This record gives sequence, structure tokens and C-alpha cells, in this order.
Amino acid sequence: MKIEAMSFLAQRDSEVARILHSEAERQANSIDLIASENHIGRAVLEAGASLMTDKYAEGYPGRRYYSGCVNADEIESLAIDRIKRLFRAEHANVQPHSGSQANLAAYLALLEHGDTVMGMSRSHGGHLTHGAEVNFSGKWYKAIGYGVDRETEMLDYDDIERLAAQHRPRLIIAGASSYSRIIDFERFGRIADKVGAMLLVDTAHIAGIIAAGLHPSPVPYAQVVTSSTQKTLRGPRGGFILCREGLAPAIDAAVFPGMQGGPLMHAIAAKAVCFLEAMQPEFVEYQRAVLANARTLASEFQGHGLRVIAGGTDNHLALVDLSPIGLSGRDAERALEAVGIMVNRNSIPFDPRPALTPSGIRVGTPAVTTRGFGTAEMKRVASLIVKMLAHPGDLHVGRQVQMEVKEICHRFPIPGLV
Ligand code: DSN
Repeated sequence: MKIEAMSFLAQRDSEVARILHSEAERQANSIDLIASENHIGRAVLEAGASLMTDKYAEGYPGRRYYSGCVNADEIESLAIDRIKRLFRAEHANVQPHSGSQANLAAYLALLEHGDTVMGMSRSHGGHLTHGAEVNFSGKWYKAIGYGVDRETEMLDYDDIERLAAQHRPRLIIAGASSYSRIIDFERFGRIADKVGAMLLVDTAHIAGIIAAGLHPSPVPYAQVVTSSTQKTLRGPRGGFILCREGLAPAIDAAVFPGMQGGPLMHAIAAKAVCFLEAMQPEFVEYQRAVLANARTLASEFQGHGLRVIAGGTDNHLALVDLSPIGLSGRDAERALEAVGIMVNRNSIPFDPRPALTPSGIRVGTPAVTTRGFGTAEMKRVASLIVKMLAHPGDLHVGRQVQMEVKEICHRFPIPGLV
């Protein structure tokens, strides 16, 4: 595969150019099944690499603390308008630098230190910012964790309601980093209403699926919705917040000056492009393919005797329990990385193993689907994974699998590089 040389950079700084070139080659020659990653297209890449990065634009469109913000105002207003249309939201803030920053701003806007919050436990699939004790969300607030049912491995809404009635949280957080089933945001909304809590939905993983209308939207039920932009939404690294009109002043003040200074205007430009791309009919087709590929991957694993958590997937990811084959998630991650297949180790619900060497791996299909992989490729990838995991230390098998990985990658170039 031909990877365009960054010639000007190469002349100025050969060390950085070499590393960037290596990263492009690594991406081109490996199969990325990390559920939170994707490959951006050329238009997002160009906007993100633009001179907008030079501009300081603290404040909001029409209310800046610097001169020369005419284009910054226009690009940010465009991004806001597009994301509001995409999700039918009353208000949007596109300045958060990431999904975690978006969540921090939501907490700052909605809570006082010491308030009780209730989010999905990280060990069951929740995110760091949903109340993990090592994170601000678990340090500054009294965090109660909810999880999945031991039998079904799906969210146990009756138990969530019981916990909410018992702890009376000020805020309930819905959303996950490694949960493969539909999340019933309407039910979360009813639970929050019943106990007098506010509802924050973190859509980071599934924002693209929601935008395509293939997962129910939380917007009608949540006071605040947050997200990152680089996962299923296939944008640049970044975040955004949607909220009801009445909360707009508090959310905007929490982002700036509450927790950020100048917005990353090049990232906002790239977000605007991503939001436009997500409005196109091809994006819906892309998300349909993401889901079909994830279902295929999960059922192929099941067909090969591996256990898929929650019995399958409704979204872009699957969580696979490797304990039946006696391999830890960390060993699997390493064995697969060595042959060019990227997954991440992941705890499974009620995992008897420690977080650093958990029982599972998480696989996701946003990146490979962007490259054009279909269900036939997913079947082949699943069988390569199963083969590698059955012979993790076997160099001969490793070489065979690696050659097949390269051959598949060669047929499906990365959009940002062609
Ligand atoms: N760390 C991301 C993930 O992999 O799911 C979430 O922020």
C-alpha cells in the first residue's frame, strides 16, 4: 500500500515525520477492532489539520474575548447548528476537548461537591467518569454503581430503580464503554423522574448509531447528553454536550470558563465536517454495516465455542469471555497485536480476575467497517482470531495469520490515506 510521504515535514523534522509515517503504516497494515476507535476520512483530516488551530476564541460565537474571531464564530455556529439538527437537540456546546471533559462539564453544571451520583460500575461496562473511585467523578461525588444481572448480563432496570430509590441520587448517568445491548433510555428517564434525579446520558460509544436512527435516542428523556466524536460518529478526537434550553447557560459556563480555556477551533472545524457527514444517507448504510459486522463477529465467536457476554450484540461491540479457553484478556491482546489484530483486554461482569489481566476482550467494528470490511471479512477475521487464541505461542501459526491479516488490509485501504 502506498502511503503518501509528508515531504515538507520530512525535510523540517525527520524524526517526527518518521514516527507519523510508521503510525500510518501500522494502521494500514493492522485490523483495528478496538471498539472506541475509527478511521476518519480525508475531509475531517483536512479540517482538523487546518490553520484554525492558530486562533484563540475564548467565549462563544458573538461573545469572544479576542478580536479576529469572525471565522471562528462562523465555524462554531455551523457545528452547533449541525449537531442540533442531527440529534434534534435544543442546545449544543461543541467545545469540550473530549468525552471525559464533556462529562466533567455536565457534573460541574448540575451538581455540588458531595452530591450523590449513580452510574454504571466500570467493572460492569461503565466509564471512568461515571463514578470510578480513581476519577474526579468518584472523588468529588458520592458515587453509587449499578450493574448488569448475573444471569442475563444485561442492565437490570428493576435493580437500578431499587438502588435509585434507596440512595436518592441527584444525578443518574446512563451509557457505557463496554455494553453490547440496547440501553433503554426511556426507562432510565422514568427512574430518574420517580426519584427526583436528573439524567445524564453519555452516548460516546453509540452516538453514530443513534445519529443514524438505529439505536433509540436519549435526547427526549435526558436533561443532558454528552459524547465524544471519534468513535462510531467517525469524527476528530473531541466531545460535545446537548441539553435542554433551560440548562444552556449552566452548561456553557461550566465548559468555559468553568473547566476549559480557549476552544480547539481546528477540532471544532473537523467536528462540523463530521456532523455533516453523519447526516448523509451513506452514513446510515455505514452504521447498518457496523451493526451487521458486529453481529457476525459475535455469532462466529459463539460458533467457535467462545462465550459472548449478554448472549450477543445490538450495537458495534461484543465482549468475549476467554475463560473457557484458559487465556487471559491480556495474553489474548498481546498474541493478537503480534499478528496485527488490535483488540483490548476487558473485564467481564463479575470477573473473578484482576482488571490488568481480566477474563475478556472487547471487539468492535466501527474502524474495519469504515475500511469496507463486510460480513465475509468478519467471518475470516473471527476465524483468524480463534486460530491465534488456540495457539498463542505458535510462531508458525502466527506467521500464517499475520500474512492473511496483511493480505486483507491490502485490499481495504484506510480512507484518510487514499
Ligand atoms: N477509553 C474509551 C474506550 O475505549 O471505551 C472510552 O473513553
